[in-house]
Amino acid sequence: MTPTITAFASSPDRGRGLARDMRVRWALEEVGQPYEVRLVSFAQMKEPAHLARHPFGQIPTYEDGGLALFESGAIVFHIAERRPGLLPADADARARAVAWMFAALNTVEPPIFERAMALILERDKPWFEARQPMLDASVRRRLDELAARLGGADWLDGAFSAGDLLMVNVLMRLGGSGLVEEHPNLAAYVARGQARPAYQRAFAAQLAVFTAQQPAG
Ligand code: GTB
Repeated sequence: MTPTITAFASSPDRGRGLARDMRVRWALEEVGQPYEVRLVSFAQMKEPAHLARHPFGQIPTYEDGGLALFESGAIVFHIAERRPGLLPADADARARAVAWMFAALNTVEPPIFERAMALILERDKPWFEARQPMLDASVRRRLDELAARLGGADWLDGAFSAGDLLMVNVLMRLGGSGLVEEHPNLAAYVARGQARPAYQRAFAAQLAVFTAQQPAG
């Protein structure tokens, strides 16, 4: 069966690939799995039909036959387990790749997400100016550590894996901040991920949703 994922009918990121369907699309493209997309509005995400797929009324979701999944990390893991291309065959190397998946979502994404949320929701708050350097410092700490571990390697642990896919996707949220560029090896790492044909196809597919909504002319 062809799996179906959900994505924003109208993404607030205006096609920049920052919503979490991007990592799922990218994973599907990496393993060569065709997929369909059901676009949902913010209202539809909170209706019973979507809540049955996603208890928190969010995107992305993934449906394949009788299986319905939510949580982008779990979906990427499922895709990576089903088809070759995103997890090494060697059991130890596979366990390390999974550790990098968790690191991306559990250790690196939280300070990046918190910083992004403050920029969106707290700009007019009296504490914004004082808090921003602290949020930047939390992000910098993780980037320093990540850059030190990556060193001169192309990927985090041997061949490109689902760990790299999620890490690059998480770092994309810092686009325009200049923080990733403080580490040339991290900037090159993100660029390397984004240059992958599978990334390009996934990015084009999510951008097409935004483009299709724009008035002609
Ligand atoms: N932990 C879940 C996962 O990884 O799947 C989090 C899912 C999630 O946050 N989904 C968001 C959502 O559905 C979309 S991706 N939000 C609607 C709601 O909660 O009602 C988060 C996101 C949204 C917008 C931007 N942006 O505009 O740049 C970037 C990322």
